Amino acid sequence: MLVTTKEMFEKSMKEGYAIGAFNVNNMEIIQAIVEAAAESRSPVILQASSSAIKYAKMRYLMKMVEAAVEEHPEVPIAIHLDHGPDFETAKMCIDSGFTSVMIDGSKYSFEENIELTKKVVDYAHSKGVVVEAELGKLAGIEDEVKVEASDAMYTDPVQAQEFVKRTGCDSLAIAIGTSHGAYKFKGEAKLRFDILKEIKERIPNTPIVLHGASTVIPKLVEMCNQYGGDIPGAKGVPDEILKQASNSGVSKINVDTDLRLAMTAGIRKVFSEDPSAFDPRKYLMPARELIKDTVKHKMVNVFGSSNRI
Ligand code: TD3
Ligand code: ZN
Repeated sequence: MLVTTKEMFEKSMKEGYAIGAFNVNNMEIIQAIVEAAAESRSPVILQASSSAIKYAKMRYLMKMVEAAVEEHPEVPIAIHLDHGPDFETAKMCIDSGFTSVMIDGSKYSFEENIELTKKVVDYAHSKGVVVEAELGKLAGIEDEVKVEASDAMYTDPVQAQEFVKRTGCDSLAIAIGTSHGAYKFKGEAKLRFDILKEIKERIPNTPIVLHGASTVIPKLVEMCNQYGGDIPGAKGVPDEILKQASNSGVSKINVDTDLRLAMTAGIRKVFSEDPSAFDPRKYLMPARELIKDTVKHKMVNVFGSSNRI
């Protein structure tokens, strides 16, 4: 069933688990994610960035999501805009049938972020759509915006409380040490659980979102490298830390890099083992399977969202 994230998050907060939000760009990725959700009986969030929408095209994207919902009517599926850059993009997604949008005003000042977020919230709520906002800055690469690691700014819990009150946003993405992409940590992976705890104390009813939360699964990186890739020194958020986050009030965990790695590893393996392969189904099928296994692992063993429907 196509749903907003409202009931999903209410249940996840009550029962103490997180819901995976997986970035989608094409048919194989969508199929892999929803099949994993169906098999593990987990709710799921499909999310598309504005560049993904440009790539796949809105009509194709929405028809594929519609097909996924029809194929798996028992699975609660939300379709969400990831890192909405401006009001116009959020409006376009709301008008096209998205059930949730993110407005990412984290690059603006506190007051400008509030103003922009409020504008999106007003429009979205008038259409029955929910809004995720962001406060604080993630380190690393955020779609096209680059933030230097030294400029990483953790979310201020006091500001978070005021922000939610003044914007009426439905969920809040926070910065507690994660970053986008395959290179999240130089040394030990560490998240500021103390900040998360204080945020949860101040806004206990607001679902919290963790961006940049891929594990950068070592087995997938090794597989890419074993079959001709060159991705040295990649490092993400270990499963144990994500498990802790899922148990500590994080309701939505965003994953893109691990899916990219799975797809690439699967394709590379076929090409490397059979250089004569040129039927796209021959290399996309194993890639789709590997994405499905990756998503299932997260739902069942890390986020704790399996058997919740
Ligand atoms: O918003 N996203 C997905 C887009 C970022 C580009 O990878 C995330 O927060 C997921 O972050 P990641 O890189 O850890 O999967
Ligand atoms: Zn993100």
